[in-house]
Amino acid sequence: ASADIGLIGLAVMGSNLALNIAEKGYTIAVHNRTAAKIDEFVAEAGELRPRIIGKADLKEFVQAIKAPRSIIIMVKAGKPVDDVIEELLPLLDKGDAILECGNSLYTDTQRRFDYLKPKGIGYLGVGVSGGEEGARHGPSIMVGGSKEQWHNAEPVLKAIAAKFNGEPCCAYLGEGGAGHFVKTIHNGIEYADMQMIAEVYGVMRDGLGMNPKQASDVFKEWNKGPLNSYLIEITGYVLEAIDGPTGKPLVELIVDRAGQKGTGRWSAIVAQEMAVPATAIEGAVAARSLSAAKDQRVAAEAIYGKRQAGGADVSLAELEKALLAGKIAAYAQGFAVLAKASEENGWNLPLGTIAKIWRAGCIIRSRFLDQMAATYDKGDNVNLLVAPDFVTIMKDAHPSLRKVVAAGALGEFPLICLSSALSYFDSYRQARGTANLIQGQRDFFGAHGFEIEGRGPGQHGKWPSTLGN
Ligand code: NBP
Repeated sequence: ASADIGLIGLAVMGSNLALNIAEKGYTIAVHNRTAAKIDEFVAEAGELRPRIIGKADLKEFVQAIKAPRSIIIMVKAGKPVDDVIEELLPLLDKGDAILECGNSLYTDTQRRFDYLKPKGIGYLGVGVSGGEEGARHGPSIMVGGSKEQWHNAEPVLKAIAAKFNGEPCCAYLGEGGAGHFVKTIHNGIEYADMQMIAEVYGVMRDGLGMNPKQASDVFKEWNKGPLNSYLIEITGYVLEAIDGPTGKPLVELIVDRAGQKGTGRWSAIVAQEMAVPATAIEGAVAARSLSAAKDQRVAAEAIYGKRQAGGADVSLAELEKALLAGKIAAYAQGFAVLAKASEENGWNLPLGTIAKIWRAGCIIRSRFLDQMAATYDKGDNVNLLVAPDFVTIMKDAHPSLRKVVAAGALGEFPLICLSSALSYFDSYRQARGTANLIQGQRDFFGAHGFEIEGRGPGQHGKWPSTLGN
């Protein structure tokens, strides 16, 4: 056996990861269900070819890898992963490890981890972010699962990961499904980030009458400031692109129907399951679902009328701050979900490390995450809204978020994510809310009881018995 590591699944992500691994000086054995893809891949590997061993026979593939083996699976999430595990199982030795690097649901990862543990096979659920480009040149890598076997694969994974100031964006985060859970929440935050940017673009287009080129220039300028991030940067490029055949701005020709593969929805579902408010992520998922209901939107606009363009009373500086405030609220929610899941699953998730490995390689990479890492590294796992560095930014920025959300409400353009973020902020910082009334209502119809300060819980109202019947 001469390969340092193995990889199964030579589609977009697997091929690029394999090339990245070979480029870092490791020898890798590769396998794919459709064998023709193996030959094709090896033939096209150019100067990296000597470090790539293609094996169409699964047994030969396994035997080509040095023990204890680390085998990456990069196939379609879901049943294909279980199929590959079953095929591999009889060929593995105790102490070997499977590293599943697709976008798997963390509960599936946990199940596979529990299944393989008694068999002596390590299972690592690895979240890989950064798309095709990241896989080839440096993704952000979120590892969870068997800690013992993690150390076998650690040098390879750290070598291929993105680097931020020389530090690899790759870390072991916890047992079982922890890595895939963190990747899921990364994607939930990504949904919110993208949606808030799209909403701000909507204000520019519909409220301020700006064309895509003008909007592109603003995003490029913003990328030099506190909003500096990959998503703001690519927004500038997407907005300036021109469609070849028509010469028109490409963005104006793209159908306004967004796709989704499920990770945003999983984030919202898990947040609800754990009773952690994640309104910005939920809003972003809802916005994608509404975008997909194009026919209904067209019909409803015919009923209610098309809104008039222009008329938004907001400046670009206010828009920039609104986006910053909305982002902080969304990230606060995402990290709150991570903190609660960590507690419930006994993962002990290192929030500072998570913020650090998101600083490069992944889709939500930003300058802002460096500041977040510093906050969590101080050791207090508080909601970001009350972390001193972010309090200073929020105090300065929330009036702008308020103004933008008001402009959207009055101007009749939807800001589902930004307004959710604002409502979350306002609810979070309101010492006395309105749930006293909810408790009164619950006691009225269901005798659920309520608490009165100084008298304790289990109190009841003397409700008029004739009412409510
Ligand atoms: P796909 O998700 O398109 O999967 C294609 C691969 O799965 C091929 O190698 C295919 O083999 C293999 N496969 C299937 Br389908 N069923 C199989 C089975 N029953 N047994 C063995 N192999 C099977 O590939 P991808 O786009 O490279 O993504 C891989 C994973 O990475 C996914 O979980 C994805 O969600 C995740 N991810 C993708 C991106 C991205 O930007 N694309 C980013 C981050 C994460 P075949 O050649 O024989 O059909």
